[in-house]
Amino acid sequence: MMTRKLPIIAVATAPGKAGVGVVRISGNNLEAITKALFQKTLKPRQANLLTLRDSGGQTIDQLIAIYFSAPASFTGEDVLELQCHGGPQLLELVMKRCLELGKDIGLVIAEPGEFTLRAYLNNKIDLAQAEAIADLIDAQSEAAVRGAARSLQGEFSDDINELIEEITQLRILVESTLDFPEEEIEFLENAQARVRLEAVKTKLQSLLAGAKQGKILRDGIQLVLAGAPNVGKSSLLNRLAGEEVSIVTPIAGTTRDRVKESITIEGVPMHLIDTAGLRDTNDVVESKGIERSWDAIRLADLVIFMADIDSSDTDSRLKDKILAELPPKCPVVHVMNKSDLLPVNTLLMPEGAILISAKTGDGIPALKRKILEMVGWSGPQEGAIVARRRHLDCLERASEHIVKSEQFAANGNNSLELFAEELSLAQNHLGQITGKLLPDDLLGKIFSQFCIGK
Ligand SMILES: Nc1nc2c(ncn2[C@@H]2O[C@H](COP(=O)(O)OP(=O)(O)OP(=O)(O)O)[C@@H](O)[C@H]2O)c(=O)[nH]1
Ligand SMILES: [Mg+2]
Repeated sequence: MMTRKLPIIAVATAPGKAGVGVVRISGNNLEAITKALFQKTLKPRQANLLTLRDSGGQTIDQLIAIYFSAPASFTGEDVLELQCHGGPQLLELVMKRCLELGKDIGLVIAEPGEFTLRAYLNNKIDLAQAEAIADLIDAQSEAAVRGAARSLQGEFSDDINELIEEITQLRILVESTLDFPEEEIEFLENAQARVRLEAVKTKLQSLLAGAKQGKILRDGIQLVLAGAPNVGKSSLLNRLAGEEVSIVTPIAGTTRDRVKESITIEGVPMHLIDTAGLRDTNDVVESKGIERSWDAIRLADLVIFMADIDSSDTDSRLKDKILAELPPKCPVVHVMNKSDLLPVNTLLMPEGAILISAKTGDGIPALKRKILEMVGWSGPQEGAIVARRRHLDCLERASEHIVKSEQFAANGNNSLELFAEELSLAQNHLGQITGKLLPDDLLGKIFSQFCIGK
């Protein structure tokens, strides 16, 4: 996939019926196939109302064709875009006709993400921007759309490139000092290396904080509702979802399977997972369900531990058991349910616990605020971007190398070489975000997650 130069074709619009369906072809020199399809060449960047016919001369569709000449196109190659009527069978026929006439030039069906990959390989966009295209299409909230659009415009990449440039300047200074040791320049003092390094560090920290928010915007939070049977987990799921998603009964052990529902809280996607109540049981089905509850807990981003107001010692033992299974850094919100049943002395509640009634909705706004606080969401922000795990990893690694470089800088001129080496490693990790210095297999992996036609 990575290196093939053949022209490619795909339906760029979603499967199913629609007003319009777009077929896109990209390749080097598409004039011949355009001529074969429409018996004429098209002026670039003009909408042409044309008739497409099959080999027997019968009309397939009347469509709008637009021709983009390389390099002024999305992929950087010649692109022919056909805006047809949006019927699945019709689009099949259009594809078939194009493939028939494109046989001579080796026209093949595109792999997932191949158009965007070409745009990337032809330097129309960098890797972070390419990822932003997929994230824009997958965005689950308005804030995620805006964040992805910003990344696509290059705002995230610009910040990364600025940081790389600042590190480059530092490296030039260090390395020139290394080249002329006889001058015995007090490098660190003269070049203000420490001040500059501090600035790099601060900037990196703020990028990392922004990327953490961006990852929440993109992927949302896996929020698991866990606790003993009958405490009201399913009732809370239904309350948060605003509909009866999960079965609620007074019988302990109602929920057997994981029930999932996605909602947004202040624009943050939350994937709620209701689980089977945790208890010892001889029921085969229920114990399978409970196993699944534990699996969900082990993969959670946040766990809501539910108890009801007259909770007992069993609850605190259960909570300890859950705490022992959580992934690292996974926060827990302790919720006391059924506040409508009897007056509660909130002073006697476990510290930090939130009192709610899933039945009446009391305390739900406070719970939502607590959830956002616990996942570290700092509210809608000017200039927020969306980010991926990959970006966070790169930023974290870069950050580690900057911290190490700082230690070497503190040693003065004796460890200048090591200092320079750490700077260069930090730079490599940052470069991977925008795609410079990225291993080929990783590139393939990233683009293969795109849909067909992108
Ligand atoms: N009064 C009152 N009853 C509630 C409240 N929340 C849930 N209940 C009741 O408690 C019972 C159990 O509720 P569920 O939501 O099924 O509890 P669960 O934790 O999902 O139970 P399992 O699925 O068996 O683990 C039902 O009869 C609910 O109507 C509440 O806030 N107040
Ligand atoms: Mg339930």
